[in-house]
Amino acid sequence: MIRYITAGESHGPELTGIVEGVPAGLSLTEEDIAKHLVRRQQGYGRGGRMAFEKDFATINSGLRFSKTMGGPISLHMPNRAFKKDDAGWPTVMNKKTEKEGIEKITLPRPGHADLVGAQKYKFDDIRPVIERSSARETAMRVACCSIARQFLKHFGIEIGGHVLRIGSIGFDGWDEVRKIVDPLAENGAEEIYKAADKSDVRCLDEKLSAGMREEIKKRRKEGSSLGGIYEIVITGLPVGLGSYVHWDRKLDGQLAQAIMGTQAMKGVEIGLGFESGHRPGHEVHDEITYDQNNFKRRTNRMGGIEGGMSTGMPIIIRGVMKPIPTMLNPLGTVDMETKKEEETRYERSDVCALPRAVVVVESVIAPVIANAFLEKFGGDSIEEIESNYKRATQ
Ligand code: EPS
Repeated sequence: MIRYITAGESHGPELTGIVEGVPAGLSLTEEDIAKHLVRRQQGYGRGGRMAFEKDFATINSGLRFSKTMGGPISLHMPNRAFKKDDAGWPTVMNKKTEKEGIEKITLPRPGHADLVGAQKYKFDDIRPVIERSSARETAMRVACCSIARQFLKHFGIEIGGHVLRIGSIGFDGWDEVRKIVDPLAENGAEEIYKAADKSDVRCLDEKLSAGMREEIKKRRKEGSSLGGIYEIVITGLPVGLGSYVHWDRKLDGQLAQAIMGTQAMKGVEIGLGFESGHRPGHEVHDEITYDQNNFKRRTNRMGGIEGGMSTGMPIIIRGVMKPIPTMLNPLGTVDMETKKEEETRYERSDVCALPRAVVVVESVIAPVIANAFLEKFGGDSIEEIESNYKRATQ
């Protein structure tokens, strides 16, 4: 089973990651990871920090001659902000000594981890909560999960996402999206992300992309922020990943946990999802057919999962991200020290992080699928897994 752990603060010296359980013999380079790190940094609506962060994860163990060795893989990514910002981070985030005069942050932002985090860990300064709950951590998550993604790619399983909606601008309903996305998915889900990456809001429709940019511009001017809705597709899956026999083995449940464990996510649906509550059964379930020695489905409204198991059709996941809680236009809050009502204070932030969050969600689901695959066809080396996979599927 692939496990990973990240460490690091947003304005500390570096983000660190360890990925354990990757089989031996997988081709891997730092560039395979960098490809997705670069994608995560791009997108309309970003704040000032991305102008100088150049995310690159250095691998310092677990790799020899561009192949994994079966041992833990450690990843290191410096935060350029640590040295480059003039905010004095080496002093503010000093691991040893507290200097006098370091400003305490005591105005929690509504919708952020600030207040509850400080209450829970008994901080009189929100700084430690901001540092670890920050979406900066997703840079290392993408790095770690890109290794699982590389493993899946080896077995023809691809992941690709795109933006459906930002604020008031976006696609409505299910069918119009399928007309655009399904033909791309036929050549593997990477076609979806490659097409979406051509738009700086990662939307597959040019007119909607322009509208989304305007929406972001408008909300930026107002001093507000935006979230939105995205869709991720996984192709090349065999039948039967996950299981119906026990709740924690259901693939849809595991995918939902990985997504809801990502900063700012507020909801997940599989296939038609919430829309299936509006339709009668015959407009929801996918009729079964048989063609060329294979069971198929006429439609894929279940989003590739029935009974918590992959059907062999593409998995289709949608999710919603809340608007960023850091806004130029203040909201009401209470000073944690004085207990007086105040207004929030603005710190440098993005206006809309959804286009890049799509890359994060594409990434976090990769270990879930990889582990379901390993559970069924697993082995210590790529060679052994290949032979198990062939035997089981031929
Ligand atoms: C973030 C605030 C901003 C974002 C950051 C997430 O950072 P800063 O406070 O330094 O301006 O840029 O995102 C990243 C650094 C990143 O790599 O995605 C936050 O508070 O969550």
